Amino acid sequence: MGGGVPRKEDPALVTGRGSYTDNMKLPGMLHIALLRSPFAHAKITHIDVSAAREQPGVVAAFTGEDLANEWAGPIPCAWAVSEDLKTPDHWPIAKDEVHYAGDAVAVVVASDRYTAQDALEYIDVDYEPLDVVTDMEAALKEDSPLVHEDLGTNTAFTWPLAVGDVDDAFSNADVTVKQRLIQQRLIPTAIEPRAVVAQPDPVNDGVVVYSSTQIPHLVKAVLSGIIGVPEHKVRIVAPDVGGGFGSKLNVYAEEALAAALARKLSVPIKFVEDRSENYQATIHGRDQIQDIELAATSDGKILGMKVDIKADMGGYLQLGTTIVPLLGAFMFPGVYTFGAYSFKCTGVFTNKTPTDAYRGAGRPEAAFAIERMMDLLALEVGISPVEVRRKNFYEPFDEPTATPAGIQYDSMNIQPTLDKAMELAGYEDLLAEQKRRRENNDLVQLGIGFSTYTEICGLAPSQVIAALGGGGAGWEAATVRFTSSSKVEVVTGTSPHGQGHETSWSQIAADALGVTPDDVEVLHGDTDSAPFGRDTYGSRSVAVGGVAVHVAAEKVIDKAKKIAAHMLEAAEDDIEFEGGRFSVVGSPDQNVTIQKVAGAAYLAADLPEGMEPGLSSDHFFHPQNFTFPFGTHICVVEVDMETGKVTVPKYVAVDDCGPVINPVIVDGQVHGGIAQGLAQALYEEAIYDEDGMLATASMVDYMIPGAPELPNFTLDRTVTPSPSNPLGVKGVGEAGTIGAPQAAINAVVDALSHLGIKNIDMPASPMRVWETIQAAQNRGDA
Ligand code: MCN
Repeated sequence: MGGGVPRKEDPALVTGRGSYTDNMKLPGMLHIALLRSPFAHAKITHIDVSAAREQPGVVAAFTGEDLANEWAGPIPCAWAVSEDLKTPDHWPIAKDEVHYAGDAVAVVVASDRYTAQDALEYIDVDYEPLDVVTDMEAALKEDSPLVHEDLGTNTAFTWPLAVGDVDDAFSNADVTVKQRLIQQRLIPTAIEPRAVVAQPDPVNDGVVVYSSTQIPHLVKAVLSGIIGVPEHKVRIVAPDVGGGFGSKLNVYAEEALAAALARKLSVPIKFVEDRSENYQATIHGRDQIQDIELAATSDGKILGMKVDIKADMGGYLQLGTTIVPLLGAFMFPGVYTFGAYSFKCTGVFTNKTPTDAYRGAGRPEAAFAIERMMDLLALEVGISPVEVRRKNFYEPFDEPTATPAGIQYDSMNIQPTLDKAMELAGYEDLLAEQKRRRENNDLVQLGIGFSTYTEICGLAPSQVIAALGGGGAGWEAATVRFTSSSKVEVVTGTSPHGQGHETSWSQIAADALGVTPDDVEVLHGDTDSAPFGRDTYGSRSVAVGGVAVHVAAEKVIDKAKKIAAHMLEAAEDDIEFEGGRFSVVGSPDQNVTIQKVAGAAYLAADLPEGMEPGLSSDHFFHPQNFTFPFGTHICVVEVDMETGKVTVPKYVAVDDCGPVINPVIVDGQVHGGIAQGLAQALYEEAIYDEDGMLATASMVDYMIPGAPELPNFTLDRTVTPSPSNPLGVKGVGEAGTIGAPQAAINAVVDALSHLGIKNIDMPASPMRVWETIQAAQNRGDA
């Protein structure tokens, strides 16, 4: 552990030998395509699929009504976050009303994808358009059109939290700062869109579903409830998965359709979404209006914080739609300690694609808010962004410590990350260069933005999940076993979709067992070979799943030690284990390798009395707290004052995710994360028109940054172990995305601050920056 072992999975993936769901070709397989509503809100007054059924190559076509009896239950939301939660009916195909543009109204089954897609043209649908609401604040007004008439309201839920005396903090404050911040809607864009192949299993009266999913185990349980097939007759396989970023942490209509139709028609069924469908009908992320207030002393010490957010649910609730904004509820105070905090979230239905987890899921929103507010507070009290942060940081701690939001951070030492980042960025030189450009009134101004962040990951203690209304648990399972030929198999309940678990888990097992990572095979992503798991999201895999592997390996060693003692004819207490070898304390020549012990365990000819053969252990690791990685990101931007174009010449990130299993993987995770954070800050935004049409429904309209837009990232780390698990590890898969957006926006605002500009919404596109500069100049601030 700690070594930069090259990723085992890469040779196959980068030479076209990966095995993705869409690569699957099964005998007799048919393909489905879905007709999607062109209206954001409408009644289906008439629908006729008979002409589509007549097309050559078409095998069947169904409406929502035709399939109504196939479902044992609706597509569920797993988080009943409040008693007042309103849950709209959500079926795989809409029956009489559509609630967002992209809602499916019919499905065609045909010999190939193109035939199925073409036949959609022959479906006759009459819609009666209904009033549409896309804006959250409009949706909350008394006279707003209702997204779901039967719910009688567009408020999905309200969720308050209050710790300490917030009113007192605000009445005793020397200064208060208040700002509305907008978290624009984002569209997760995994390289591989969603794909599913369902194969009927007539022998067991079940179904095998191959899906490009992050969560095979959750899909198994949830799908069983939708299609009415007992869980033990449902097998889910996640083959290689080309990215997910949270968007594949869901159970989708298309998975249910493929499974139900495969059973109904007794043939394998494949669905692969195209990119436009991906943009319209896979979940979206973020979309919050945040009203934030800080109360502080005149020298910049925070006394209290008020957070009031509105979170857009879209037209339905998906698996985790309701919990995403609440994952942020506990994180708005960030790396600062103060006395009073209040939070309120209102979940709002609108006629848009449902939202759900997108890399960071609730925590980028929180980190952005507090870090923007810290810069505004610095401005208000006339101190530097660095000083205001230092003033409010926690002292270092390595035991759970209470936070303003009433939870316990596991361990933190934030100051050194800031010091290191400032040194790497060359802060003093940057300040001098900024001054020079301002004095010269340069065309290109320089901005320096800070983000000192923490986040909550390693989901999750099951008690917390239950308290938040979650329908699951937060353990993770692993099996570690020697084979009879003394190689090692690790079975894990997490399934990677780009995070390199095969490599990291091999390192964890190899380290514990004293073998090499090449001796270890990691089995994952198939509910038959890995029956227990809670899957991959919330940067939980290493801190829960990796730890499960470690503990299972320790159990293997415990058993092997007994056998070794027997083989070496010594007392178990006199045996020590190091580097894959058991030896007698004080007589190092009396030793035996763990491989030899494994051989003896399976040969079973001479085992200690009463011991069962074999060398294999299971472990369910059940964390008692989350892990809280933290760090400092510094973003340097150049802003062209004539065009508003922002470029990022330098980006420094010093993250702390505890001891690192694989530094190459961690760097890769941070790189990808920062890229997505900068994408939110500067480029990406899902835009709907007032009729609820997604105007950014293709990659032509939705700006995803690539290598030309991104700088080389300068990365470093500090190491503060977590007391939440025996490896001390904290997650890192979302850290970059959580740390980055506010560093970039703080930098853009800093570059323009001499014009009196205090805030700019994301994305800071050239147009938005240019307009902001123009407005400031017209106001005469400049
Ligand atoms: N790691 C490590 N040492 C640490 C922490 C992590 O070596 N102290 C390694 C782990 O061993 C693992 C990787 O870093 O190989 C990520 O671990 P972890 O932080 O536990 O995150 P998860 O594996 O649970 O991944 C989930 C996280 C999330 S929530 C999203 S969204 C995300 C992400 O990871 N989506 C990704 N990273 C992604 N990377 C790719 N390529 N594609 C996605 O869709």
